[in-house]
Amino acid sequence: MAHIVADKREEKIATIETLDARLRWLASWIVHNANHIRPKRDGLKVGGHQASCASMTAIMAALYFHALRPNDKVSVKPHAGPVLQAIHYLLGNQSLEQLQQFRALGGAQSYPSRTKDKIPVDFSTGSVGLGVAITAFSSLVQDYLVAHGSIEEGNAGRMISLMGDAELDEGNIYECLIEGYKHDIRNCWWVVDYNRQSLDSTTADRMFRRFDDIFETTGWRVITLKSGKLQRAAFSRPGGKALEDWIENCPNAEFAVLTYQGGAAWRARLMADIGSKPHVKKLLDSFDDDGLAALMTNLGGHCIESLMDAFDSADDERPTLFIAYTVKGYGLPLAGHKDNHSGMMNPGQIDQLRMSMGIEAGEEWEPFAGLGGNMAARLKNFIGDSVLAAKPSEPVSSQIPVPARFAVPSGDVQSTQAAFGNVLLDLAKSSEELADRIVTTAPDVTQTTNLGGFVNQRGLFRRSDVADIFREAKIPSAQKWAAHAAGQHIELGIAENNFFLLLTSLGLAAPHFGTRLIPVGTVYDPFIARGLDALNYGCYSDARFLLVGTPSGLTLGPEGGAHQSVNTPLIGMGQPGLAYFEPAYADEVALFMRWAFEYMQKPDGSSVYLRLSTRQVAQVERADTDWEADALKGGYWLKRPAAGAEAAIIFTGAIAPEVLAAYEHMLDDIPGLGVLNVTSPDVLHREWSASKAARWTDRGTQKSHAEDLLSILAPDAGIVTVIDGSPGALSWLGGVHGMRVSPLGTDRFGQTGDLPDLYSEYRLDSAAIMDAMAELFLKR
Ligand SMILES: Cc1ncc(C[n+]2csc(CCOP(=O)(O)OP(=O)(O)O)c2C)c(N)n1
Ligand SMILES: [Mg+2]
Repeated sequence: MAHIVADKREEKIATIETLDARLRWLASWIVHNANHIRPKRDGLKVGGHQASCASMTAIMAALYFHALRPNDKVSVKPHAGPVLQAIHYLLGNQSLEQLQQFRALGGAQSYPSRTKDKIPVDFSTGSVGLGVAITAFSSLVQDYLVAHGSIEEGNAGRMISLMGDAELDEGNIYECLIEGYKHDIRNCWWVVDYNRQSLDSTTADRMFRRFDDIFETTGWRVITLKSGKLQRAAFSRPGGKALEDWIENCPNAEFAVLTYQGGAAWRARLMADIGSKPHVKKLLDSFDDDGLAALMTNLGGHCIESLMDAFDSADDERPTLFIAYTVKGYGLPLAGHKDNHSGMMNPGQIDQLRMSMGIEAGEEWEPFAGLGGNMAARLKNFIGDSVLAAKPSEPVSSQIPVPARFAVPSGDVQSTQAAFGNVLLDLAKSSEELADRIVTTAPDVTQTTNLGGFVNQRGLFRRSDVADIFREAKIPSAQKWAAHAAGQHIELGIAENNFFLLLTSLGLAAPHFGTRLIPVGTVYDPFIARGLDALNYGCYSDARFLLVGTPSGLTLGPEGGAHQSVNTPLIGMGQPGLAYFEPAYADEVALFMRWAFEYMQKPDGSSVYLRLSTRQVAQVERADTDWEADALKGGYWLKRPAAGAEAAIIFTGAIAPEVLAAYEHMLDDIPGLGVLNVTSPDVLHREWSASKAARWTDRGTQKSHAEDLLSILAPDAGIVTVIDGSPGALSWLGGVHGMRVSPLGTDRFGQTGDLPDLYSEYRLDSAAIMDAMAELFLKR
């Protein structure tokens, strides 16, 4: 019986080894085809990473076809994208045309993309580091769903990152380790393709072993796969210990050079260094040059059996780092060369690789060419019977109903930030399903961004209870800070990358885990910049969340220069996958939040960003709700101009009182003066430019909301635009009908100060608005 099991395992290893070689070939060929065969029209290098792929084919073959469980999700190192494409090609999930169009318009993507690729992609990757850390946050989200009863404990999958070793240089990884430790994450694996090469060169030897310390400190198990089976066998032979010690002490760069040079160079060097030690010569002589090269590069990450054993050994929930030693460009003539990151085989070299695999010219794309009937059939069946082949596609989650209206927080004078907190608090107290699906998070700014009310109602999330010691000691505090499994707020330390990655993972709960969550994250507006790439990553992944940047602009006055956000309106306008609104009044906040919760759930919706303020603003009386539809389209007339009016003030956000004061002052001099409240420079601009672009499509030209709004003014009207942020967010409105425009806003770092001083200093007060208007008319 035992030998039958052993035989089966041997057969499995041999099959996965064959698959490994096939993936190395196909990945190389995909890149080769794009660069050397597909006609080129622009003289640009297409690119692709044959060496990075070859480094990882064994890891991917062993992971996907041995270790993978049905609910596991895998993030693949960006430069191994072609390997993932090849895997799905063999599975029948990817077409030949897509592979032939690798890196071309509409073809297989350079780097795995959830939104653009035709194959199933669990996590997008590309900006190194982010695709690694995201798995830790997705394991936290999975735990949240387990704790909230949406996933059965036994159905939890592992969130796995297949990462490059240079990704270990990205700071966001360590931020995430610290947060992960605090939240006691589990079911997370990171498998490092430890080829000790980055883009530029070989990596520093000094880090050797340091990674073990860092990861173990934060609760991870570290499993190192240094040698493959061949090496381990050689080490146990006479003279083997000397060889093992030599490899152990060989600097990365020297190992890489010898790998590139091959068997004869290995022999010469080893003989010079350890040839005089007992039995070493005999040991080395038992291998020919090719055999010696194969032995020396038989590292753990290329040995299917070692990989299978390592994966099998980690069968509990503990987060685990696998350091799999590899050779960049393994099995290719590029192996080991320090410049091989973007290096590519030339046509002669790829021919040689093809022939070494027994693949006939013209059969390069044949999935199982050159294998012989038995092996081809066995491999085909093996792949077809795999867990990966049986994986269902991502679930479609139903939409969570959103109440038809949110009550407007009461108060004649309010800030948008307080209104936001109150709308959430109302929801928290309600029995709406929406409220149960909301998950809030903040990087240590929960209280100062008005999330506190929601958290008091719904509690902090922790897998196991954490008592509120201050409350138990009866020390008064407005904030309840007890954590439990049913809590709905995930508190983070100050690390905005973590914040955006958690929002991304929460915002992917629907496609990943079949339960839609409504993530709401707050951050000081200026510190959006700190996590900007992670925000971009989340949007690119089509994760859906509500981002609240607050306080913003000069309204953070007393905090000083670096706390006052200047360019976030432009971020809001420029970021794809994120709709930016900046309300001025509490009823706008309620309107936009309601809209956001719906829009975040729409197949063609996106994430939403609200830029808010702590400035207390006198609320306006509304005669009706007619303003709402326009506000959702990006702007409405707060003071409707007379037809053919000569001027208007156009503003965004908390600067409203200065605008209205200037309006009152000027109304006598400029009859029919209007005030346009641009609630979303982003939506207004996007729709305007889309309507222009529509000229080139069969949709024809449709008048945009911006054109509509401004068409009431005289064609040669003058407009003053005002925003507490980059003036470019509104100045474009002058171009809509070719009107003269005078843009006010901030474009310098801030100063400490109170609002009157700062509005005067930065020329946002009503005097500045009137000056700007006067100038427009004097210059005529
Ligand atoms: C944030 C970011 N910076 C820079 C790059 C450019 N880049 C792509 S790959 C790479 C190095 C990759 O090295 P490693 O992770 O070790 O991968 P491998 O050696 O397996 O190719 C760099 C710097 C990037 N993709 N993302
Ligand atoms: Mg590397």
